Amino acid sequence: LIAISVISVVIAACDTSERVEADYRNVIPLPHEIVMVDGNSFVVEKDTRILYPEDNVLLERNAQFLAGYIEETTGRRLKVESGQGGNDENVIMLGLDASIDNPEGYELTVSPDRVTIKGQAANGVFYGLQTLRKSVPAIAYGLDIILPAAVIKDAPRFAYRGMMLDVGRHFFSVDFVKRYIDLLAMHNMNYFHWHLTEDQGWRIEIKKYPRLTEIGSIRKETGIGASRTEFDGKPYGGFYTQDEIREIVKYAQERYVTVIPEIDLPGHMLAALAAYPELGCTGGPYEVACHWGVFPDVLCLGNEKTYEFLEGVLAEVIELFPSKYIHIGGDEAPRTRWEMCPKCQGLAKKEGLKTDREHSTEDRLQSYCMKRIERCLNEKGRQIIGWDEILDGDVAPNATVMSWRGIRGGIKAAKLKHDVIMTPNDYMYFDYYQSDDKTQEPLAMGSGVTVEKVYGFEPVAAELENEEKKHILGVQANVWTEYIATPEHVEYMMVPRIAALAEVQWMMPEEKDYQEFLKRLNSLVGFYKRESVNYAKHVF
Ligand code: TNX
Repeated sequence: LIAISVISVVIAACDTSERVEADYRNVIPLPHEIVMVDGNSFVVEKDTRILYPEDNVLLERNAQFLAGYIEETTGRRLKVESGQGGNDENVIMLGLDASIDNPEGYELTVSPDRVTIKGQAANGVFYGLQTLRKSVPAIAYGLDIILPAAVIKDAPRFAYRGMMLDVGRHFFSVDFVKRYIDLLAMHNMNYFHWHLTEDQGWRIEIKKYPRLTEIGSIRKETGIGASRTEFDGKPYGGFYTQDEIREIVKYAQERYVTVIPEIDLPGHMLAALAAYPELGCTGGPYEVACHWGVFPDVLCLGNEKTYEFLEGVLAEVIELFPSKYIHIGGDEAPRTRWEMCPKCQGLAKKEGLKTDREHSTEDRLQSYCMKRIERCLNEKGRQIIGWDEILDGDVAPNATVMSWRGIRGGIKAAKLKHDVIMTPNDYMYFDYYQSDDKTQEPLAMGSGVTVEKVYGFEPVAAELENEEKKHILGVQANVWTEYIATPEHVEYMMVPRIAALAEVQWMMPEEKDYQEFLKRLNSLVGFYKRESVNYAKHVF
């Protein structure tokens, strides 16, 4: 198979048998500006060296990444050295350039003697490397690479470019989480939102509350819904130790991906309640859920122990995750238990939580909880993100809102001067079917999120004023995993929709073109194949 691919690459390059030529217009996301320069090309051959500025550990690591990419493609490991290059020829030089104005921007200059990749910061350089690697066919074993002379200037449209993985409904190994992060990095994304807690499983070790993982990470044949078809009757579980989490955070950081942990509260907490029943309004007993949906049992907001618990959990979370943002959920929390709970009603009274025609006492209670947690995290220098339900009631003053029930919540939040991440279910839910013919696809959640639909999403609503538009930080897609139990299935749901998303996140709307995107996608498919990514083949 490899031999066949090599032959086809050589034929495609239409060149002598030892060379393959890069095409910068084949890259997803397409760089903002590509100016081809007349004259000779640069040739990456076995003696080409990669240089980074002395004592710059980030650029040294980037240089090693580049050497790795070239090795994956050609089978040749180039020398990586520190130094300025002087008048040296045949070098690829990484460097910084403060005159590049976007913090993630880069310039890639190819001349016959040398290639330079400069960023305002190391992450910009990293995106320059991604462009370079994606401009070359994925497989070119033993071949020289011709880089046509050019000047490329590029920077992302949005500062927030993310994807979420739900490890609560199904658990995924450390190795797969790393592979997921690799896919994000390859598509120029910089945030990995890690949904770590659910009704169906608590997946993060918390030293202060060991039962969260001892009990809460496993669903058993006695759990709620265990008799239903979703559950095959075998105990199911898994969690990440704090060491594993640190390893993943570091792995992501090296690839300029920030990991945002989500502790989903006060709803979606059955696994935690199973472990610590005193945190629920009825006192339990509770069991980890074995089917999907929204459950009436949620954290008791009238109980001081709940806040003590959350602060204890979050204290460990912020030790593990350097991210400025901590996601605290806020979605799908039914109010029924709070309505019946004397302690909740007592707290509402004591705090003077006012009701009006649109908002119940229980809505106010949820806002009270969110605000209290926000204050606690703000004091520690962190910011909260919440799902758009946090707008029902009164929104915590500094919260960033993830708009998932369409874009309305995001628009409302931006008008209230809150930062927004757009992740509307009808465009950005990668757990939904990706073609219109459901018979051709495995069971999925909602319908109609085709590659083309993802590609066509415009995150900045025209009705917003310019000042409000600035609050749209970016876009994210979510992989909820109720019906996704294996890494191969995650990849099937994720790829190639991730490629369409990458262009939404990176490019200006007027630069996008779906037909051109499809042509570029052919080239990226070479990488998916090489890395054995189980991409969906019949959907584009
Ligand atoms: C809604 S989006 C949910 C998730 C489900 C998803 C299924 C959100 C904040 N809540 O709990 O997994 O729909 O598509």
